[in-house]
Amino acid sequence: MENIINQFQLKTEIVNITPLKIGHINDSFILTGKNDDDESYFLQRINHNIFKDVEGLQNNIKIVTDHLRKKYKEAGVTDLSQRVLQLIETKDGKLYHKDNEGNYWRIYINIKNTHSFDAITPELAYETGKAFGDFHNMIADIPANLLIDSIPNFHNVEFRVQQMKDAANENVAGRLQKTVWMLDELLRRADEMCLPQKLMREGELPGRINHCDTKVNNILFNDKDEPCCIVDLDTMMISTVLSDFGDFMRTAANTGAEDDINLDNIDVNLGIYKSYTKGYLEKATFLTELELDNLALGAKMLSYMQTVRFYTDYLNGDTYYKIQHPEHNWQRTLAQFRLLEQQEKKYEIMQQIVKRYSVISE
Ligand code: GN1
Ligand code: MG
Repeated sequence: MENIINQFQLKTEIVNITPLKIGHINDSFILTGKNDDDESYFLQRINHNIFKDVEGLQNNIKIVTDHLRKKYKEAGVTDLSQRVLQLIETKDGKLYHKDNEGNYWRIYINIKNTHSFDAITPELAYETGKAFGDFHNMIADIPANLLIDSIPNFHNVEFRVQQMKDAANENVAGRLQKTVWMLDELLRRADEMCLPQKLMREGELPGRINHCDTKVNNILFNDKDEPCCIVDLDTMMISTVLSDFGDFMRTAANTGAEDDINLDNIDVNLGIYKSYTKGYLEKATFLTELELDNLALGAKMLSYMQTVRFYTDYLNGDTYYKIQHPEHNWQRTLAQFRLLEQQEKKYEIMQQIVKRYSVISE
């Protein structure tokens, strides 16, 4: 590990390396020096089985973070180091280091005095909605052709359904038979859930740069509990606005956990849903009528897609997500599916809430 850290241009002599238990994909560590006020760092081993073009991925992050810094500067914001992630280059000027075993590493400056939440209050959801609305405004003018798709078809529901069908046909882990009811439930909903993808393909729903992983814990709050920085920029790419709206609701407006073992804990938290929608729509005033009409569907769609993805990984024998026990992907599948069912029950209210706070830009 020391050899890896030595490749980067760090200001601090590192004395502690602490592994973090976050994320399902990459491995993360905090690097600290002797003194509390030393600059500290966030080291990640990038999962290159999933992010196959690490160079392209890192370039994306550089483009997005440089763009955000420029925008904030123009707006007169001074605490830039709290607002935008800063990559550290290697001593030979690269945005990542590839070690002798073929692992890829990157380092960000650690943003101190911040924290994230797995569960938030309606007040914080309102502020977070505004923060994501601002974020979407700020990234809207990044020339989309500069970014690569760090994971092709990442939020393409049609593609995800096809992957599930393939996994079911191959049934490599022999798990289909006992779970086939789930496959039926998911296939039954496929047409409705693939509709936005079709609308984008046909040019009806605009493709916009999205974060594509707007989990509630991907936003950092400062010590006054104000949202300050959106992190985990691995999947910034073109999608429909449903992606980011929906993924936030999937994670924040759920009374249970993503993998809750007790399905009765899981329901839609309408207070959070409402506050976030209000905040987001106050800022994201660029949305078209069709996007607004489909926003509530986005919440269902992201729960659906996550159910499909967890289930596909379960059928494939757990090759994608990190798991803590052999049935973890099945537990996640059940929990996400329950959330989807609850969203289906509350769908009308969810649509009404979007309507209530909508400002149509066309
Ligand atoms: C993965 O690694 P993490 O937790 O940031 C996944 C997301 C899923 C999420 C489910 C690259 O994100 O798409 O929504 O797990 N990231 C990738 O919690 O697949
Ligand atoms: Mg992520």
